[in-house]
Amino acid sequence: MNELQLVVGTDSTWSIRASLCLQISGLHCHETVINLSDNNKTRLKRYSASMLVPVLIRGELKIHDSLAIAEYINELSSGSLYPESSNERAIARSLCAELHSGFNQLRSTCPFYIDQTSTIIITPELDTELTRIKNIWSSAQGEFMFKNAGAVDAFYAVLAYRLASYGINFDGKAGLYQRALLDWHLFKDVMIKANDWRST
Ligand SMILES: N[C@@H](CCC(=O)N[C@@H](CS)C(=O)NCC(=O)O)C(=O)O
Repeated sequence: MNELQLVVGTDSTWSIRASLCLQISGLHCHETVINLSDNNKTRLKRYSASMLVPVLIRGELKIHDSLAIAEYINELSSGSLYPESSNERAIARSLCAELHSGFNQLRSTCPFYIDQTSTIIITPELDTELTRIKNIWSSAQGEFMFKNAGAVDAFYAVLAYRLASYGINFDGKAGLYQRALLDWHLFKDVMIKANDWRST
């Protein structure tokens, strides 16, 4: 198998998700870090035609976009990122897609900080999104959304962290899932790595 290279960016939530998917799959991969705060985008352009990270490279193949990367990793690792049952797989994919294309209020009003906490005024629009997230998380089967850790957990762990950094810690079943994601050793490892990306 050609070696896998994941191109990631500093403070990039989508890069963290892709990196976490790779950790879950157990596939070996080396990472190339792009400093996204650098105004000179020459290096980014070399790796990414879309000028966005993450990008997964395998030989001549370059896959951009975290969702497509998750699907490719899943194929390479005999389905390690999604549940065995086809109904559950469909739900898992819906949840990843919902996160990938939605929650615009959260995205615009709660920027991601890897190393600091902040406060936020909860507008009705933001509250609607938070209620939806709480409902999703309440449906977790246990410490992970489905039986085993997978793409859904990788995608939502970053959100759990982001919300916690704004002092948003859910109670009840949603809170248990949020806490479990924050305590998940693979997520912690990837966050340590993502912090290190900033000094490369
Ligand atoms: N839909 C894309 C979004 C990727 C994206 O927006 N990446 C940001 C960082 S999180 C980026 O590369 N920005 C380029 C820049 O800041 O120059 C994905 O899921 O991979």
